[in-house]
Amino acid sequence: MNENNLFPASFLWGGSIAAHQCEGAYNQDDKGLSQMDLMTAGSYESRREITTEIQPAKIYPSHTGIDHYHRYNEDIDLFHQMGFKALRISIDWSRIFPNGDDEKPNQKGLEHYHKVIDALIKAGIVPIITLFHFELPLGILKKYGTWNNREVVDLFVRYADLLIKEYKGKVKYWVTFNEFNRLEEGGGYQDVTAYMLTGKKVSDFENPKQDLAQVSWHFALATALVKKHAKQIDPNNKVGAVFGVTPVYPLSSKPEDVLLAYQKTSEALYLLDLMSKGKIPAYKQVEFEKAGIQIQKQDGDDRLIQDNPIDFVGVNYYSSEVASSDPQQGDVSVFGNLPNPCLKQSDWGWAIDPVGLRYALNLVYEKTGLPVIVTENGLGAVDVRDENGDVRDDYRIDYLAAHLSEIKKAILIDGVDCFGYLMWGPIDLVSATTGEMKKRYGFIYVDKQDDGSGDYSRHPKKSFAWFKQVIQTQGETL
Ligand code: BGP
Repeated sequence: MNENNLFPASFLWGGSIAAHQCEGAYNQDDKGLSQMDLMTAGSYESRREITTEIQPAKIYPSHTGIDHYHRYNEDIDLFHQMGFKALRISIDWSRIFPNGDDEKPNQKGLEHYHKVIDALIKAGIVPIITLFHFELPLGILKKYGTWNNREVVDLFVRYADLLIKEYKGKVKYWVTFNEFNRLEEGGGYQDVTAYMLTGKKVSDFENPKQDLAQVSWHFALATALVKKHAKQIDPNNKVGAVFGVTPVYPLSSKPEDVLLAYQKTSEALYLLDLMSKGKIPAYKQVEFEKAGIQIQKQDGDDRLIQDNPIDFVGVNYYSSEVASSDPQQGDVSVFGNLPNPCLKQSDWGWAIDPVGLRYALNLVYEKTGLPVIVTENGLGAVDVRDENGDVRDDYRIDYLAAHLSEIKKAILIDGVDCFGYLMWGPIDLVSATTGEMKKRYGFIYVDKQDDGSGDYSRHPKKSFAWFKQVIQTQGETL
């Protein structure tokens, strides 16, 4: 441990948000529809519905979000008050190219993000831009299908190039895709994940295994192309990708359980191997061969990916899972069916495991040797305002303090090059998996309820002052 036990002075403290979960204004300033605009509100008990068109009787949380589109100045000011050094936002593709393939970009969309980025820079907050956080223009889906069609890669790269040129000198950190590595995972949320990433449910694909593997390949290819172009546009640019990292533990010390847990952890990260080392790992190639999966490639694709590895790895970490080789125990799935007897769970059934974050950071750093940034981590909880309107979210403070303390160990004891912590979502926003407002993450309470009531006013919670102090003291007390 270093002498003063502090996080590095250059550490990027901040938060992450995504356009479809916070902006609202779904049909303003010539925005086109994205697939998320057709996803209704759901809950822990009932899944979000996907409709083919907007049905007036249903609630679509992306349509109003938390009205960040109009209130970004107020929100950025609150982040600034906390001392944020960075904010990861996503740009909504359907604001820039309303149909995805329009001849000219929508100037109003470009202008909006200029204003947001300028406000961040003015507040001393480094903008980190995600190019695709589940916002896929519906026009693309209708005309081209989805990411297994290579033309969609070309459209994405055209959109990315435009943004990287447009915001040159203002934005240095670019993330191509958010949690795209979860696409091929099984489990109860697979359709939700597939829809968020591709606009289609798994069963909508003709040949799901083949098509999803092709989509994944195209995510890697698109990232390599964006990296190549970004460096040509400005050598200072850094291009990364954000992975959902969920360590899988063996339920027992039985070697079969240990092996299975290792395999489950690794296979969810095969794209990380590809995008950092330029090669699909051997076990995955064997799996593809056995399943008759043949990735369609063009000449030079392999080379392109090898020559253009990502510059940094974003890690979204919420939970660990458990695997057992005993079929009686069931199988592991996203955020697990199998409870870990050593861990408590959140109200939404996600195991709370701070040590797992240290494990995840070590795993990713050892695999790639690349700088790592925690791009998401947080606790979704039911927050209740007291008679004064305050939220005393000590449970959130405990959760974040425990996770930050493990990051500190990863940096100061394990030597992991972790350059930032972006808490999800620093202001309450719509939950991606359930579409609820009730599942709140923020340091800032937003008065919007699932039934549509509320005036959208913002109120710092107890954790707001706590995080401010953590940043001020460079995490000394953690
Ligand atoms: C991640 C997504 C985010 C965010 C987060 C929390 O996978 O990148 O968009 O939503 O999960 O999930 P939820 O909102 O469902 O609680």
